[in-house]
Amino acid sequence: MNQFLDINPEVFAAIKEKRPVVALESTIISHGMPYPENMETALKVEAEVRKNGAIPATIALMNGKIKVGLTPDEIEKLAKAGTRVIKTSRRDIPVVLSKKLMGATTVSATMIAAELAGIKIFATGGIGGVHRGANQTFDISADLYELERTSVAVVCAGIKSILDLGLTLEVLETLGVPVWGYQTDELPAFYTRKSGFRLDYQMNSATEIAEALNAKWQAGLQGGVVIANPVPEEFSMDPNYMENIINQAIDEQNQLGIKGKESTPFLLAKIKELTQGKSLVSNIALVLNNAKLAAEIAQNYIDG
Ligand code: PSU
Ligand code: MN
Repeated sequence: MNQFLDINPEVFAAIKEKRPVVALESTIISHGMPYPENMETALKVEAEVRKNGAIPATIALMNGKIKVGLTPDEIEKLAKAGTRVIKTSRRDIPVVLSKKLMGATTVSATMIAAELAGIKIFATGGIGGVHRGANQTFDISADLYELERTSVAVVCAGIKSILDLGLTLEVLETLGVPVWGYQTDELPAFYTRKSGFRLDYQMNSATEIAEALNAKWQAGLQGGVVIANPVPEEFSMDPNYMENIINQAIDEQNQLGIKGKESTPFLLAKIKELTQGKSLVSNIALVLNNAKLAAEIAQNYIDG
C-alpha cells in the first residue's frame, strides 16, 4: 500500500469486503462554511451516509499522511482551524505531506485520495469549474482536470453560478467527462434547481447510475463522472435574487483584487454574508441530499 495512506480501520475493512463506502471532502469544512455549522454539517453528512447504508470516509491531510476516514475529533480540529488549514488541491499535496501540515482536500485532492484507497463514489456540495472572466484570468479549477484522469464519481448539486456554467460544460465535454442529471435533464446550479443548460443524459435511479459507472470503468475508460443532483425544491433559492448577490460578490472580489485559490472561498463567504445566512441553509440541505444519493449509488455499484 501507498506509504502516505492512512485508512481508518472501519473504512479499510469495508473497502476490503467490498461494502459500500462514500468519500467526503474537507475543504467544504475548512473553507466552505463557517464554524460551527461546518462541523455540525460534516457530522450530519456522515450520519446521512450511514443512515443510507454506506460507510463515510471524510478525507484530509494530517501528520504527513493522507487520512481516509477522519474521527469526529479530527473533523472538529479541522472545523475549528477553518481557513488556517491549507486548501489542498493536487499541486499542494507534496509539500503538505512532506512538511506534515494540515490540509483540507478539495474535490481534486479528495478524488486522488479516494482512488488510492479504492473508493469509487464521492459526495460533496459543488465542484470547481471555469470562473467567469476566465478568458482573462485563466482561472479554471483543477477539479475539471482531475475528473478527466481519476476514476471517481462525484455527486454534487451541479455547478454554482459564481462560475461560468456554459464554459464549464464545454471544458468537461472536451475532457471527456460525463455529466448526468439525477431525475433531471437540466444542469442544476447549486442554490437553484435550474440553469437553462441541457444535459445529454438524465438518470432516474441509483441503479441506473451504478450500471453506467460500471459500463464506463469496465470498458476501460478511466476518469470521473459528475452526477448532478438538484437541491431539494423546498431549499431552492430564487435565481434572480441569487444572480444579483453573486454579481455583488464578484464585483467586490475584483475590487479587492482577490484571485487564485482564494477566489472560491471568498465568494462563498461573501454570498453567505449578503444573503444573511440563507444560502448556508440551502447549502447544508443540498450536501445532505447528495450524501444520500451517493450512499444509494455505492450500494448498487458492484466493484469488478
Ligand atoms: N464549490 C462550492 N463549495 C465548495 C467548493 C466549491 O460550492 O466548498 C470547494 C471544493 O472543495 C472545490 C474547491 O473542490 O472549492 C474548488 O476551488 P477552486 O475553484 O479554487 O479550484
Ligand atoms: Mn482557481
